[in-house]
Amino acid sequence: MNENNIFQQTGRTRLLELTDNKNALLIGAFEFPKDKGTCIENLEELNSLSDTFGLDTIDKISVHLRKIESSTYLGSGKVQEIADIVNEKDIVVVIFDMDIAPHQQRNLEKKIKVAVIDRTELILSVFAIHAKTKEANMQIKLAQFKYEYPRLKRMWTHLSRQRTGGASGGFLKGEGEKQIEIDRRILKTKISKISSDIKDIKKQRELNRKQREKAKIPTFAIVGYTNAGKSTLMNALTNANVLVEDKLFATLDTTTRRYILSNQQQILLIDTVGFIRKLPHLLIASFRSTLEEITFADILIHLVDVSSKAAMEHTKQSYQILKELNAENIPIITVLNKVDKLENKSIITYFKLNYPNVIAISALEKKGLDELEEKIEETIASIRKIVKLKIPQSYYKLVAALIKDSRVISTDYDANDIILEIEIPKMIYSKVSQFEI
Ligand SMILES: Nc1nc2c(ncn2[C@@H]2O[C@H](COP(=O)(O)OP(=O)(O)OP(=O)(O)O)[C@@H](O)[C@H]2O)c(=O)[nH]1
Ligand SMILES: [Mg+2]
Repeated sequence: MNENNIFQQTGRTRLLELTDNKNALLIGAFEFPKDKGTCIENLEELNSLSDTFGLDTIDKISVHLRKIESSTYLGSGKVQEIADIVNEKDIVVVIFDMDIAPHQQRNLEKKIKVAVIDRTELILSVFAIHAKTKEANMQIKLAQFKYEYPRLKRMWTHLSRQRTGGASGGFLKGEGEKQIEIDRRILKTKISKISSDIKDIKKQRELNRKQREKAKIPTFAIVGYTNAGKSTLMNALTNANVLVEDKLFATLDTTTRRYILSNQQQILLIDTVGFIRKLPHLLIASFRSTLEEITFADILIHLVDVSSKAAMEHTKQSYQILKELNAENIPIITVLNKVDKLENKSIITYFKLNYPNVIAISALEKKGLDELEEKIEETIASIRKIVKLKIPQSYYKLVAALIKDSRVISTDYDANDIILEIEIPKMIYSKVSQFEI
């Protein structure tokens, strides 16, 4: 079986690309009546994802679910109701906001008779269409293959139905089973090949990072929920020409640019992949080396689309993901973006009371950028310190270590002493304070 073939077999969303009808039905569920509002908001987000993927959302249903049915997730009455809507509105794909187990998907497809996908598969598909670089492509393929592996069986039954146009036709059982075994083997080989290719790229990335560390330039990572305006801010500050789109996950690669503050201090800015509620673990795992760039930053610029109704929730989600990446202890500047669209300014107070170093800007209209710059300078000053030291030459080991960890501004000699003007991380100040002049 050639490569294209297996893509068609496994990437069912690719089949959707081939049909003109893009009608989608979205399903959300809530357990307690008080959670209905959140469920509806989450469906809005699923709607944006489905738009970004190029589907037409025809209808959204929030189901009050008291108990998960192990075979079909939803109870049989609800499944029938969905099947009727699918028929009536000519739906080609039903998208669940919840994670659905492979066997549940299979059973639901049998009953509803169109493709059933979940939020994870939709996010994976959105990532797949936005991946531009070789690395992003490999990372997303790895996540997709791993997602598809336990679902191969479902894909076959689905495809055989597609081919024959009936629910029961298609492959003879034995033939299908054998084919699944072959496909599994092929997928397994692909997974291990891609994993090792990604490792090679990771090595290159580490090398780049080491070079950056050598340059001792404070590094700022712009992080935040997808669509918050991270790339817009990056462009506003550096003319980086990063793709900006009113779509989710426009950026899947990190872009690094040098930026010179008005006090002539150089910094590096990194644009990063956006976060989302329940960012699939497969994606976190595959994109770990990209996301890890965040953990190596000296300071995070956490961008929030404060004009969004879900700004508070998005911020909580972003912090959750930062925690998962072990980046929660890096100093944060909280930047509230899109204030040009903000009607009720009281939310700014909420952020000021609950989050560190809050400032409000409009990246699009380039407003508030001076204040952001000041905050950046302030934060650098809080983690680094310029000192003038007079160190006896016998302490050459200390001098070597200092030069390695700091930015040297000037070097001079006085008899047997070395005079260093140097910018050091504050953490090591106590080690050298005795030599300060
Ligand atoms: N009104 C307004 N819109 C903005 C502002 N900043 C960004 N946008 C818009 O928000 C949308 C998303 O902007 P991006 O810069 O692509 O957002 P991002 O955070 O990089 O998104 P991903 O890369 O997808 O995670 C675009 O349509 C921007 O034009 C702002 O200050 N005001
Ligand atoms: Mg972006």
